[in-house]
Amino acid sequence: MKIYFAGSIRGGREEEETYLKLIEHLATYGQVLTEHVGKKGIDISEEKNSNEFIYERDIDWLKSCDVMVADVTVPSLGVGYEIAYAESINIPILCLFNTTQKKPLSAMILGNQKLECFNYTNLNEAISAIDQFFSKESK
Ligand code: 6K6
Repeated sequence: MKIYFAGSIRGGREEEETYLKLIEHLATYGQVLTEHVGKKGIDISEEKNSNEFIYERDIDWLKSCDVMVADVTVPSLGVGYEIAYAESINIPILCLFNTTQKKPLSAMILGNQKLECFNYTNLNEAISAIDQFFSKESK
């Protein structure tokens, strides 16, 4: 099982610790193609790869994955784009949103009936949502 985890990078890194824990849990179900999203202390001013390289590589990974799990707590253009792309090629998507954060979730995510969205208030709830999602997807 190939898993694409999406989480904010240039949109803001305030949830990076949660990303890392979610990725560690996702890795019990398969190969997480985007482990770098959970990397601590990313300095976006020191990115070595070009924007074009990042875009092409991530789209190739998206096309090859079986499922997408997106943490949509921190608003991110990149994550929104990836969700729309994954939907257009019929990849099952789970969106996780931490309701203890201040910003409300976009209507473009909440209003899309084809997306599975789950609100969480702590890591255990997010992990349970992942377990439920995979119990359906692996059938
Ligand atoms: C190096 C280490 C971590 O990040 C880098 C270089 N930048 C990126 N590398 C890989 N994927 C990226 C990078 N920047 C954005 N993305 C993709 O867009 C990821 O898959 C994220 O899910 C999403 C984040 O978008 P922004 O708009 O918040 O940056």
